[in-house]
Amino acid sequence: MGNTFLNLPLLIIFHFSLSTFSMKLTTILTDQSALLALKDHVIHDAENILATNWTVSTPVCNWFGVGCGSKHQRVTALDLTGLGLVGTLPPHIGNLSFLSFLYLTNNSFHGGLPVQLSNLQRLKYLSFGNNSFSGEIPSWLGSLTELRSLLLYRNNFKGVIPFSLGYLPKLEMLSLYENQISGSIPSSILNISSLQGIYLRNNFLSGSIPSVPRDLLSLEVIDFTFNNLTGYIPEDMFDHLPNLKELALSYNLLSSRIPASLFKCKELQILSLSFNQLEGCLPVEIGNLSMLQIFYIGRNHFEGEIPKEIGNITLLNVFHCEHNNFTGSIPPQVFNISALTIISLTSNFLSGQLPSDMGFWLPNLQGLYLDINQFVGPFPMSISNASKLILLDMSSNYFSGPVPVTLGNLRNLKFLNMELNNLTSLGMDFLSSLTNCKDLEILTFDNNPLISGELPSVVGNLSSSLQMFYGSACDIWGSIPSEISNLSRLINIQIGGNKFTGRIPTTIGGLKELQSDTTVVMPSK
Ligand SMILES: *[C@@H]1O[C@H](CO)[C@@H](O)[C@H](O)[C@H]1NC(C)=O
Ligand SMILES: *[C@@H]1O[C@H](CO)[C@@H](O)[C@H](O)[C@H]1NC(C)=O
Ligand SMILES: *[C@@H]1O[C@H](CO)[C@@H](O)[C@H](O)[C@H]1NC(C)=O
Ligand SMILES: *[C@@H]1O[C@H](CO)[C@@H](O)[C@H](O)[C@H]1NC(C)=O
Ligand SMILES: *[C@@H]1O[C@H](CO)[C@@H](O)[C@H](O)[C@H]1NC(C)=O
Ligand SMILES: *[C@@H]1O[C@H](CO)[C@@H](O)[C@H](O)[C@H]1NC(C)=O
Ligand SMILES: *[C@@H]1O[C@H](CO)[C@@H](O)[C@H](O)[C@H]1NC(C)=O
Ligand SMILES: *[C@@H]1O[C@H](CO)[C@@H](O)[C@H](O)[C@H]1NC(C)=O
Ligand SMILES: *[C@@H]1O[C@H](CO)[C@@H](O)[C@H](O)[C@H]1NC(C)=O
Ligand SMILES: *[C@@H]1O[C@H](CO)[C@@H](O)[C@H](O)[C@H]1NC(C)=O
Ligand SMILES: *[C@@H]1O[C@H](CO)[C@@H](O)[C@H](O)[C@H]1NC(C)=O
Ligand SMILES: *[C@H]1O[C@@H](CO)[C@H](O)[C@@H](O)[C@@H]1NC(C)=O
Repeated sequence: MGNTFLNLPLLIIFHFSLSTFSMKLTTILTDQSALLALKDHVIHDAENILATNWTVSTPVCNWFGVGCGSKHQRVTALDLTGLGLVGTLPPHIGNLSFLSFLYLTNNSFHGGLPVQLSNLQRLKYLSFGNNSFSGEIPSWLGSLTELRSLLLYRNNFKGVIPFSLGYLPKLEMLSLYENQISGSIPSSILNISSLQGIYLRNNFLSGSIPSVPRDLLSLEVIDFTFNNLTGYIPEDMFDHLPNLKELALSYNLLSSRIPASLFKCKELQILSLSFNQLEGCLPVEIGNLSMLQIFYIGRNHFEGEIPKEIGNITLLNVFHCEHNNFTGSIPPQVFNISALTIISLTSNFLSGQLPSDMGFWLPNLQGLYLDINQFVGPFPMSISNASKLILLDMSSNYFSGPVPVTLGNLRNLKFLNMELNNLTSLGMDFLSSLTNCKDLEILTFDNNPLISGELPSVVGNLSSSLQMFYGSACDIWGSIPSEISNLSRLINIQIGGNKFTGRIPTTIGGLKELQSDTTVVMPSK
């Protein structure tokens, strides 16, 4: 009797652990059968991983890509990224009830998302990015309230962004880019206080950008590039985004001007607004964006002067404001931003002279586009101090004075366009300087009526990579030197409208046989 009494608690403990053991057994078996169902639905297993590794003779928790919780030994993570898997998702995946991490990125899964996935209430990280999933983005995703990351980019999802995604209170990353999503951006999305990045580029979104009703202190990236968004950028949008680092709205149909609140985003590093219909002036407050590195505002309707405060952005690396209506001269402060690699001012109404010291403090500059403006005066020799320059386009302006004979110091130069100006060069001495540019591929100086002299024989010492040589409508005379045939890669030469005499060399460079894409404009006698 004493024995029976003593053994009772033991019995209870034994009974209890037996029942938890059997519960554990069935549930890990549930996980196993869910994964085997997934294996069954994979019709192509490029690396044979599932075929060889996911076998019932080894415990599920040792299977490739499977992670289990150490306490309860249930499947908590499934990562099959980049295995070349082709197939569909079976509803059984919804039985992996402890799953918190599900990554199927970089495979070729297709079909829709089974509704049973809504049972995965512990899911925190979900990526189906870069597959071929189709159908609508299901609204039940809004019930997975533990989600931190929802990555559905690069698939074939259609339809609208469900409003319910705004009910994900812990969401940090929402990435739906490169799908075929239409409709407008639901107002609920920019209301998730934990949001860090929202990536919707390359879809068919329309309507206007919703307002931001509260502070989103974590939001760093907004990328809505390449959609059909219309209307104004909400005036107070940036009152609530003090930590924004990247704003990408290029290639939409946005109108109006840049809201003043944007200049409160002191952390902004990338600002991309090109290819819209924005108008107005660029305010002096642009200088407040002291962290800005990449700045695209090309192809809008901006007007007025480029403010000198831009010189305060000392980290600025890429500055594109082509195809606008900017007027006035370039503030000299621009040429003091030594981080700059690209300055593109093509096709504006900029005027005035360039500062003579413009090239002294641009050690990183690779591309300078000043073409199709109204610049006057000489082209500064100091440009040759910008020694990393690869592309220089000064065409279609009113530059006068000598072609800088120091251009040959730009050893990396590949593209030099000086056409349609009023540059001078007696004796064409700039050509001998340019023989130092061993990578030069394109050289155009046509339509400069004051470039005069005989075409020197050093023309044959120009870069062996030279493909285009345009020198028409200048004031060149004499005979065409036979050395021109050294230019063996030349596919396009235009030297008409000069005063050449004598015979045309029988071969010019690579023009031994004329290709259909070859243009030769020779002097007419
Ligand atoms: C399955 O893959 C895992 C992880 O790479 C490995 O540790 C295990 O040995 C493999 N098992 C079998 C049976 O191949
Ligand atoms: C997917 O593949 C691309 C290209 O190989 C790679 O750059 C990327 O890191 C992969 N994504 C993931 C999540 O591994
Ligand atoms: C997408 O995944 C495929 C493998 O399925 C990979 O080859 C490709 O590089 C990936 N693309 C990107 C942009 O990550
Ligand atoms: C934003 O969130 C607040 C609080 O969660 C809620 O009351 C409000 O309705 C939400 N607004 C939108 C547009 O979803
Ligand atoms: C924008 O709308 C036009 C006209 O409806 C359409 O042709 C174009 O494909 C759309 N572009 C995007 C990126 O949605
Ligand atoms: C821009 O900076 C100036 C000087 O630091 C400051 O007075 C001004 O309030 C700032 N403007 C904005 C919009 O943050
Ligand atoms: C630009 O910097 C100068 C000093 O270099 C400073 O006086 C001025 O307030 C700054 N302007 C802006 C708009 O930040
Ligand atoms: C520049 O202004 C003119 C005259 O207002 C206008 O016709 C033209 O479309 C504008 N160009 C750009 C690129 O905004
Ligand atoms: C550019 O920097 C140089 C050297 O620091 C300085 O002498 C010059 O005044 C600066 N120019 C402008 C316009 O700020
Ligand atoms: C510009 O280049 C010339 C010739 O290479 C050199 O003598 C001069 O010191 C350079 N000037 C500056 C400001 O770097
Ligand atoms: C070119 O220079 C000549 C002589 O100085 C001047 O008459 C002519 O107007 C100039 N043309 C242009 C387009 O600047
Ligand atoms: C869970 O998944 C469903 C499909 O959604 C199956 O029908 C069930 O049999 C499965 N349950 C278990 C215990 O494996």
